[in-house]
Amino acid sequence: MIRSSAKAASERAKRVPTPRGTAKPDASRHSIRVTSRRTGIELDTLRMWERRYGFPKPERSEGGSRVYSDADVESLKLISRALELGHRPGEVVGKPRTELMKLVAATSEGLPTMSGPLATVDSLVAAIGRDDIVALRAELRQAAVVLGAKRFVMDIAQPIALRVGELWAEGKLEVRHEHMLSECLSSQLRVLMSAYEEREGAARVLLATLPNERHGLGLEMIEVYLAVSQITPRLLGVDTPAEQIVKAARSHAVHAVGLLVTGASDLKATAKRVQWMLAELPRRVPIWVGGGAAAQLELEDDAVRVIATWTDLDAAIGALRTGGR
Ligand code: B12
Repeated sequence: MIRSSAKAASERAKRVPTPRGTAKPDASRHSIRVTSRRTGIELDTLRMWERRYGFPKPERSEGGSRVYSDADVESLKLISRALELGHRPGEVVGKPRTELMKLVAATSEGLPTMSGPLATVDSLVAAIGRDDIVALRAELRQAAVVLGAKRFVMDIAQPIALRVGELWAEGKLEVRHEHMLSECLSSQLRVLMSAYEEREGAARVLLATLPNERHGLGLEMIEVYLAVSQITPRLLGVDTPAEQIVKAARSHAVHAVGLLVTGASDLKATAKRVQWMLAELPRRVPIWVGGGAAAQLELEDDAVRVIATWTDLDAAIGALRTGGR
């Protein structure tokens, strides 16, 4: 097909350069794959909505690929949540973000209607820096309602924990800020967990940390993520002796054991304990290791699975469902 030159020129003008060579990739522009992964909306659905509703209307890279903005991704997350709550695509695709937020908050049964812009990692950091615990709690609650449990964990809880960790390491926030965030996040995650009931027949995963590892917040995030993914989490908690974890794994007849390991752990001692657990656990019970230092343990055993990303966790969950490792 030959395009008219005016049309071709206007399309070229809309195209944005694709970062190449030494140019830094632009974190606020996303490919269709990334957009689909972040919003849970299938690639074909994104293309179909573009044709049918004129939204989202991504720019094009030099190579002609779709390039979505942060605003597109945020709106799509809200649309995805609205669909989960029972709205039809025709009612929600293409609606302004403020309207989508109101709609989602209003349809989330039993929860108070929220107003104001959706919390972001920046707005949460600002509330933490002001020691404004009231705003922090309110923003976390609103984000949980609007985004739903899984997106809350992926888009808010983990990123804000990591950011606050960085700001603390740079001396821009203090220990009390980190503690305040940990407590508020933990409370919000408890509320989200209370909505889940045990599923009969679902695979069970035991979650714990080994001695001297006190980072339990990550375990609570994983607990919610597993529950949403229809896996039954059994949260044992932090600072647990290896021998107790093994006993619990047997007594709860779990299908996997999940350990969280950060750089605050003694990695040599941890690697030894994991080796010991591998020998003691019933056969075919894999150990999933997540947390910032998981990869540094260098455990070469096919029963050990390092989980560094949400995609890794999805793959581990998938393997559990199909009876593999
Ligand atoms: C909150 C926090 C605390 C809180 C913990 C409260 C709580 N209830 O958990 C408190 C204040 C207690 C604390 C204490 C300390 N902390 Co601290 N803490 C953090 C912080 C900010 C967030 C951790 C978190 O919740 N992450 C959320 C998880 C979900 O994120 P993630 O690891 O990216 O998760 C991905 C995967 O790893 C995977 N995953 C994660 N966990 C799990 C678990 C399982 C089972 C599976 C399957 C997958 C999985 O899922 C995600 C998928 O994308 C981190 C910063 C950071 N970068 O992590 C520092 C951090 C871990 N802490 C650090 C330090 C130094 C300490 C202290 C030593 C400080 C001190 N001087 O006292 C103590 C150590 C305490 C101890 N003995 O354990 C350092 C570790 C440095 C290092 N060498 O790596 C960090 C990295 C901060 C920093 N920037 O320096 N901390």
